[in-house]
Amino acid sequence: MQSSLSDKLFAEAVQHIPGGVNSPVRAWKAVGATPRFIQRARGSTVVDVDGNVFIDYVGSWGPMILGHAQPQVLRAVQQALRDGTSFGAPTPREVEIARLLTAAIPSMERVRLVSTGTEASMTALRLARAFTSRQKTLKFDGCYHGHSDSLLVRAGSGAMTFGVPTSPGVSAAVAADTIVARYNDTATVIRVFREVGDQIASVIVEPVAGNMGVVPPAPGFLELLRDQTRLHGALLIFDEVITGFRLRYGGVQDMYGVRPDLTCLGKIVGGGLPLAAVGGRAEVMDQLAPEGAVYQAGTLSGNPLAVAAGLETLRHLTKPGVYERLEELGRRFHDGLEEVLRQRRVRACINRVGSMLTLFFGVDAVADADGARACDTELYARFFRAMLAHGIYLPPSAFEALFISLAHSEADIDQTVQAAAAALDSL
Ligand code: KE4
Repeated sequence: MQSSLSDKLFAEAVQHIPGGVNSPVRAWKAVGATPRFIQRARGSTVVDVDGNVFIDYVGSWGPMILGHAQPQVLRAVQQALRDGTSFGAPTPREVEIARLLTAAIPSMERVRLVSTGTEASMTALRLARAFTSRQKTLKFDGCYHGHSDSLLVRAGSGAMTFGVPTSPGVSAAVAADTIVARYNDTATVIRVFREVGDQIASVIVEPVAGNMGVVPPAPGFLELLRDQTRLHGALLIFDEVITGFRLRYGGVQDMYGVRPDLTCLGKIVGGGLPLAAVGGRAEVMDQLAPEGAVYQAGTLSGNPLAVAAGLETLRHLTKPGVYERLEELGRRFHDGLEEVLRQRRVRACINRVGSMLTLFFGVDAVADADGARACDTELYARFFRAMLAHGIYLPPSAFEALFISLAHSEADIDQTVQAAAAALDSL
């Protein structure tokens, strides 16, 4: 078969870029295919360099909740562009988005803009250690908070679930300060706090997990984290880089009635440009330099173009009916796919919250990372490739969330469900 331009570009890319990509998941290793190089995108579709059009459910991994190249977002960036690209100085828009974020998420009394979710979560951990004068962090297996050393840690074999590095280059000393428990495992959380609670600076959690595939919190799980952290003097950090403004305007924290001490935001708040944020209780946040002694900085933090894109995106999300529409599309997708699976007696489960969902093959339920890892990733890879052949671009990993945007139509969803039926029949 004649190699495509994507194939040619990938062959060259690997000569200059490790793995040919600037973020690992884009290499499509988990689905055994050569990545498509994207030329442009608009609304619910992306077009690759060979002119193939796909209905897109990656959505740049979450930011594109309005759909790609949304006209008002583009116009906002173009207008900002006329005034320059970066000043390394405060700008009016940063005040505007700070006001908007602290109004949208009541637990965020103060907010600091950064460029990536990694920086946001790294800063949150540092703030918690400084505020509590403690060293340890409790995180959950299957949750991803970016690639800072303290968070590239998985559960060790030890009964205490002390962390071991997930990546070479992370020192054992750093990993030792991270404890890893099973998501939704309240008994382990209580045991960890009973045994080392006076050493724990913070608990960091995705309040609705997206990085093991979508896994919602079990009833009472988030409340337990809030109770245990308060009881033992640790801070609760919600990593809402995915869920912030995805599931409702603001954070999911009021959806579950749990108020964290710190929140990390990213993705949607930048409208597709590099913008993220960490915010929370004033007495914790005001430790940040230059107000306090906790150092954190960034050349492009609060970048004018990124803030312009974020502001315009968030403005659209205040319109009435936005989240009802996303739920309606998510429900249509969920019901349609479920019927296709049922008709074919395919063993699978769909975890969905609003407009983010994951299809797990070969299992009946997934409530934590072990459950996710038990799914049939080989079948997912074959399904991914078959869906691609039918013009549907799914996340190239069984352990990611699929995102529906406001630009997706009922016709898109119905076409996707029909493609799923054809794809499964072809396997
Ligand atoms: P970034 O540093 O990639 O901006 O954000 C890290 C991060 C933090 N917290 C959560 C909950 C996240 O999901 C992420 C990044 N998500 C991944 C995919 N699920 C981004 C895609 C990629 O790594 O290429």
